[in-house]
Amino acid sequence: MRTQVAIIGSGPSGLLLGQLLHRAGIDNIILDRVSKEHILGRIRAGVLEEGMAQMMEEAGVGARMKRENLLHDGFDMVFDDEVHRIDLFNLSGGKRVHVYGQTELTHDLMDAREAEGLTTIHEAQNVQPHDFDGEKPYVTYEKDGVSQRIDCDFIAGCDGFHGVCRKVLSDGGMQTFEKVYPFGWLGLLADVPPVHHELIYVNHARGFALCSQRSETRSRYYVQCAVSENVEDWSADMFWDELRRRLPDETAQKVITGPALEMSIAPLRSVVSEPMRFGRLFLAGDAAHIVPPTGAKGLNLAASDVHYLFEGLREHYLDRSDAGLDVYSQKALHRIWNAERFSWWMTSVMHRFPDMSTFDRRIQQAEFYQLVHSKAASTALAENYVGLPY
Ligand code: FAS
Ligand code: PHB
Repeated sequence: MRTQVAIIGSGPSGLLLGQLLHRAGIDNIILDRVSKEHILGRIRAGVLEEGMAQMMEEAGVGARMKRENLLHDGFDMVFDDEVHRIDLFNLSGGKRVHVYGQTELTHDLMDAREAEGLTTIHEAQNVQPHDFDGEKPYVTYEKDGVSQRIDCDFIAGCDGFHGVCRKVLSDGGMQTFEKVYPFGWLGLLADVPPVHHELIYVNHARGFALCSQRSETRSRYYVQCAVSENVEDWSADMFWDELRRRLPDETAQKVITGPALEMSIAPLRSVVSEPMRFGRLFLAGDAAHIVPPTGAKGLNLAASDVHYLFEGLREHYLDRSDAGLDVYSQKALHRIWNAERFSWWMTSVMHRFPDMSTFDRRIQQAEFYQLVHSKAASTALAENYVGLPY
């Protein structure tokens, strides 16, 4: 087989890139090691920046999102039961965020790809990128026990944090910067109305909690948990009790509980791998970076990576220029590090660290005081939360 761009990974990064390339007349094939159903079974991000929403429109797959998404102008932060609303819309000069689940976004991208008859090879085993430091890269894989090869001009490594591209590059000059947090997030998805019309981020003595949502009838909640926790040890009732312990009484009494559609524990880490280009292999999304979900940046960073990479590939094929590809890594990393800073900061302010001192706790309280009383501090938060410019 031959294609212009071989994309490894059928998550949001790979699918969005594939759709944009196709609409620009650039041929591409996507490979993933798991089934479509497996990918759609993952419950992940819920908050989209305006930039991601615009990318979905640009890719021609924004119709359902525009119909079904919830537009949020702000969110609440709770410290020691004191509630403070961050007025995103007015602090950011009129920007807001879109609440629309990653699962739905991935579904929309997959549906569009299938409707266009584009090639996605699921359950491809032992996918390997080859000769990307030369002019003729290719990808090999096994499907139904048969070895296959795809010759291409470029390879896009959109295969996430545990993907093969990171592994192949880890001893080839890639530099990785990492911070692991001493806690995780236990998440629960349920078909119950959200407790509030906007998100609520909580710093409580028992730990962080987040009240999020997917629609007016489906809610997503998280509580900070120890890294040693096993999701099998948690029932939905135990989760609801712990969540309500961490909310202000008035809010806790309004929580509508129900059976869990899904429960899972996500570890929290900050990771950046540099550079994001190795010859004709380009990394995008979680394959190159991970952020703690506190700032809702993970999926949104994948969008800006794809934006820069797509522009570079389009220039290569349509304008015969490699200027965009030559600055891809530098451009993407600039925005990535700013989002890493924001996600680290928001995680540091909102979580209870096992080893935190009384000094650390006072600093957290001072951070919250700044957000409540300084327009400059809350404006900086708002500008980062709605998304820095591409
Ligand atoms: P993905 O990991 O989504 O997709 C990579 C794809 O590559 C997968 O389908 C995988 O099967 C495939 N792949 C991997 N190795 C391969 C190989 N060797 N060969 C072929 N295919 C291979 N972000 C938020 O903003 N908010 C959140 O609340 C949030 N929660 C998260 C919870 C968890 C458990 C995780 C892991 C991430 C979470 N994220 C969250 C971040 C998440 O949304 C990512 O940013 C987003 O999935 C990035 O998309 P991709 O870069 O496409 O990577
Ligand atoms: C979610 O809805 O999954 C979500 C929302 C905001 C975050 C993290 C996760 O900061």
